[in-house]
Amino acid sequence: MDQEINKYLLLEQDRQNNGIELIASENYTSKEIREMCGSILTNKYAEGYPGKRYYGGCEFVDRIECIAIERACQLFGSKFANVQPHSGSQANAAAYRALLPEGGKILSLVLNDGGHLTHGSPVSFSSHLYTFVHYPLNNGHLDYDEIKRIALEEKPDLILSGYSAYPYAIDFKRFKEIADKVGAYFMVDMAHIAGLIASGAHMNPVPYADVVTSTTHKTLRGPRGGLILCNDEEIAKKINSAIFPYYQGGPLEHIIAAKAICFKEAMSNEFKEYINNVVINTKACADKLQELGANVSGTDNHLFNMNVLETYGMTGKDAQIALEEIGIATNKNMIPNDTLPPSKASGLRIGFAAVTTRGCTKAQAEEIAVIIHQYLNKSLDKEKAQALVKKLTTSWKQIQNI
Ligand code: DSN
Repeated sequence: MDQEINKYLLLEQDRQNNGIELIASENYTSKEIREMCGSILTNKYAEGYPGKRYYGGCEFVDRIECIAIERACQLFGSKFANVQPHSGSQANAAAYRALLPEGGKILSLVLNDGGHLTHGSPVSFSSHLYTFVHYPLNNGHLDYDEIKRIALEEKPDLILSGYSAYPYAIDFKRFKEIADKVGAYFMVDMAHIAGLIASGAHMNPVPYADVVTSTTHKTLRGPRGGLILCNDEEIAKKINSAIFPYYQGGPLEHIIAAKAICFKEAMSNEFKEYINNVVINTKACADKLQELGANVSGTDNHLFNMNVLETYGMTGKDAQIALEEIGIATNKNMIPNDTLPPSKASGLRIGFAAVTTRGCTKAQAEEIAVIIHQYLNKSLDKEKAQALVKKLTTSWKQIQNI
């Protein structure tokens, strides 16, 4: 092992084991998935798709990619799947390209309100290639009547749903009705809630959307990567061409094999139970913080937002740094109508997908709420907070044994 690199690998392992990971987009993969990510499949070039590769020797990776595709379709009930996107951003880029001409108009939620960079942020390719208009939130919630009104006014080519920091359930059927009314495509980026959808804890967008994109490493608990689903053969062909050869080169067959394992794991009863516990823990922590007087959103899923500026008089950035001192990882996040820039932000986004994988219970989720609240309102000192964090993390599974 390269000692210079291994030193940091081991330090990172300690960081992951000794911390309370509340970043809503993170999770811990199974040993089987991690080993597949590090397998000899990384040696293989396989540009193209199963049966139509630009290289010889692809007979076994073809089988692996076909199994990954079949399992993705089975898990989410779609007809077609592309398992090659290296990330959610590439998946979104390919979906836009498959559905729209350059300059096409997309109606989405802005990043500040919980959308994603690729949903039209000025610093992302998306806003340079397409024209974005946005629907606002109403008191933190989607307002379908307002979305319909804006859609009728703006006549977008595509309506986009699915978010990075939206804590409530989404009605994809209503979105589809609005899209149909204005003759727009309907696309869902389900990256954050893919695990909830796989387990039946959230409405599935696949029956309603023209294209569904995802990552596989958030609540779905798989390897870091992307996924695209659809039910229309012509769109599926365009998506395939958009991924390869347009945006990407050789697929990561080691990651695709690990995605196949992830899809199988997500079909299990154990996974259903896990997602159920994620939702219970998230709500328990949010409710406890609210009971203690914090300004938090509600939650129907794996995350919630807390207005730390209003509650503790500190920016999201400072709250994130303070919690990191005691081993709690969160991320600063804009809140709807935030008056601070994204580099500071007024909120924190808190999620329970990762710690629930390690074995966090509902009572411990409430305990975490108390630690966060007391540390941020300065009624708990650093050493005591660190000791409480240590007690919790040592009671959980070591991440290398998951
Ligand atoms: N960066 C991811 C998140 O944290 O939500 C989205 O891609």
